[in-house]
Amino acid sequence: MTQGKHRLVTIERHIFEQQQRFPQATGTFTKMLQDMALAAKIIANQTTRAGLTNIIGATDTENVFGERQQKLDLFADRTIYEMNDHTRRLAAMASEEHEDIIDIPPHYGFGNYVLLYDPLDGSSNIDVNASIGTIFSIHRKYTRGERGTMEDLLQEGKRLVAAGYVIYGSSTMMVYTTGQGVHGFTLDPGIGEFILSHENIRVPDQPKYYSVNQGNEKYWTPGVRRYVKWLQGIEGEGHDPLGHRYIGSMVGDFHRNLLRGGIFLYPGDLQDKSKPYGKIRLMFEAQALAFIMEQAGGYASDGAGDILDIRPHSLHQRVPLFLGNTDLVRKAESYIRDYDQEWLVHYLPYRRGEKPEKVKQG
Ligand code: FBP
Repeated sequence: MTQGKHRLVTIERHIFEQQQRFPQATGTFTKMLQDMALAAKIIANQTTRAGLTNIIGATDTENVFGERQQKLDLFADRTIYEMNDHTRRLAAMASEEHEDIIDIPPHYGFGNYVLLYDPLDGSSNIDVNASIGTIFSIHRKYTRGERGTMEDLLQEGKRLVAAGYVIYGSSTMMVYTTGQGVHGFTLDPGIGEFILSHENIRVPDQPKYYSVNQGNEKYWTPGVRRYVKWLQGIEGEGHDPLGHRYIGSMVGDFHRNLLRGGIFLYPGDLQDKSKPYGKIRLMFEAQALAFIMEQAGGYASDGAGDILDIRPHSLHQRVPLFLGNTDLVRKAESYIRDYDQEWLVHYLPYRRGEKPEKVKQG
């Protein structure tokens, strides 16, 4: 059978072909990413019909941060858990919706990896039909014993073995990396399969957009304020302004900027000096997207340094985030170095784990 001009490459086939490069590969990896692809299909089936079924709107329950949980949040959380709890591929899991480690039921048996996931990012956008997403990352278990531990979860981003996200937008796409480039697959609802549509994604050298909640400008530190003026071509050498785009769903903003070039930023501020760390979660959001952006030729920082070098101190740790074209993120770091020493004085002890986050304060 000769190779046709247009090969239909499913996500299963692509991962399998990638694994062929590693003779010692056992296929476990392939299956773990297949598990996430199946979970994504089940969640996509609900998101695309969200307006018709009784799945939109809030439940009357709150998560550990006192945030009202959306029905779709819980559905997605449960779906990812159920696709992964019995496979003997994982030793533990952690979800943004749960305060603590999620154990694998011992009767299923344990594997050599741990999975971290944000079941539904941008959940405030569900009811208004804007893009939402799922974010996941996988670390190799390194502690002794069968059961995965908090140490296995709290590893630096540079030790990740895989990361990905699913965007539920005009089409459903799954984008992943195992450290061998970034690849995107579009779900063909007709056949229920993710098909390779974006191979070897590289962030374009010429950035087009910046994404930030401009409504928070009042609270920005002097360096961040000047930096955004620089992005707008007002401050500094007066280059052409970048376009401003902000969906309010990080996966949606990240995906656009990955394909078109640009930067997503959610800075920390001194509005409340005991919380200088912004909103984004290191373990469930920033690490995975930083790993993908780095694989696509970009960079991610918390303003003080590489997100992938941060040694995590708690599961729900938050980080300021600057994520996109390397030169744009490095510029942010230089503005913060030059104008935000007061903010760094408050943030660095937290980054080092000296001031653990009081979870219940939200
Ligand atoms: P959740 O983890 O609660 O979904 O919050 C993350 C998020 O929704 C991101 O997707 C998005 O970029 C950001 O919060 C929007 O926050 P804000 O409304 O403060 O701009």
